[in-house]
Amino acid sequence: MATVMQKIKDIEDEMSKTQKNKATAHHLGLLKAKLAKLRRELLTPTTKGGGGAGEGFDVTKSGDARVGLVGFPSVGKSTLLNKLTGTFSEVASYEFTTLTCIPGVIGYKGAKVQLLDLPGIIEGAKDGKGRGRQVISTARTCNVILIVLDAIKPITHKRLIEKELEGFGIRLNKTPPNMTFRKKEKGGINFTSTVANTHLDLDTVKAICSEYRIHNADISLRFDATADDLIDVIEGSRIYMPCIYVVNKIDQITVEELDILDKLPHYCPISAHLEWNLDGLLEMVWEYLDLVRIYTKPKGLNPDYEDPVILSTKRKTVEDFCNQIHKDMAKQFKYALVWGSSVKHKPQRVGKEHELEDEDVVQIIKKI
Ligand SMILES: Nc1nc2c(ncn2[C@@H]2O[C@H](COP(=O)(O)OP(=O)(O)OP(=O)(O)O)[C@@H](O)[C@H]2O)c(=O)[nH]1
Ligand SMILES: [Mg+2]
Repeated sequence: MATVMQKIKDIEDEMSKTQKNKATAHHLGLLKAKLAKLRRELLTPTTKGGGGAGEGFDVTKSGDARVGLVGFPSVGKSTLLNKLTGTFSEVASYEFTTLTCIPGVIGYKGAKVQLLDLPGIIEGAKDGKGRGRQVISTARTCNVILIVLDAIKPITHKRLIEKELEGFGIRLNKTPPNMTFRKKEKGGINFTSTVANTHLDLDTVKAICSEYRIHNADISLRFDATADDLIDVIEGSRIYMPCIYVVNKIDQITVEELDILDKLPHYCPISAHLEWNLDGLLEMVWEYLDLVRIYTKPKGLNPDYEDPVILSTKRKTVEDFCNQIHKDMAKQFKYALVWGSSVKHKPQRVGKEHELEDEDVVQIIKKI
């Protein structure tokens, strides 16, 4: 392990010493690819023990979605968990109070959201320091990440945490790079783009590909991609995750400072201890989770508005709805009646492929 970490450090040193310009672009690209490969090596468990690198904490998934609290020690993660879920996680003024993962549940708009309090991470977690690897591996299983920051600590902390998460293949508030990458048998590296490229040129692309022993491939870009974007696509297994920057302890800062924080995208200022803006935070979490609530309507009865079926916006067909209720439901399915914004008529008869919208009411008609 030490040797991999040493190699990572050597490459990082070399990168920081290399001036960024056209002539060095392909060399830097190559170094970035080497770095990505080494980081992956760190994450993959080796046969030689190492305590199961890349394994997260063993917490059972429960509820409709999972949200993780990530941050440096003593920023107030446990305080926030306690206030939002009523679960007890020890709070103290010293660092590293929480040493394992503590789950709690938030009931919101009829959904059950699991909130995970994770131990504080330290810089260098991605390279195997502290429990960071376990923390970030667990973070990868979440639907939304809350990066908790301390309002009175330097804002550079934000960038440090982001770097740790990025080192583990987590991409925050980003969409997958819009490019196609197809390996071939022969024909060399073919690089085309529909937009002007300010970061990548053929030399850089070739250097990165050769690091992965790819000598024949068609690569076409539909946006101004960077070397990192290309590496992400080649490496695969990146996780694109919505993230909220929760700035805690705003009771310690001035109104002027708060005004600035309030305007930043993806930011949510709070005071966990004084319970300031926790409703605002919950609302934002709900928005970032991107869930839809579907109410069931048994035949001849009123819809059940208390206990909605929760679906993700990415999987919200009538079939997804059936699968959520019962594994045999889709087999017995004849058609569904839907009331709500996804249909024109009230009710409208639809098939399994129909996409539902938030707060639709659904009645399933089974085959007899
Ligand atoms: N002023 C102020 N202090 C807070 C607030 N929230 C938490 N604290 C204090 O910050 C300290 C650390 O809080 P914790 O909740 O234990 O922090 P943590 O992030 O869980 O820390 P670790 O488990 O060590 O990673 C405690 O002394 C809390 O009382 C807040 O909104 N304002
Ligand atoms: Mg804690």
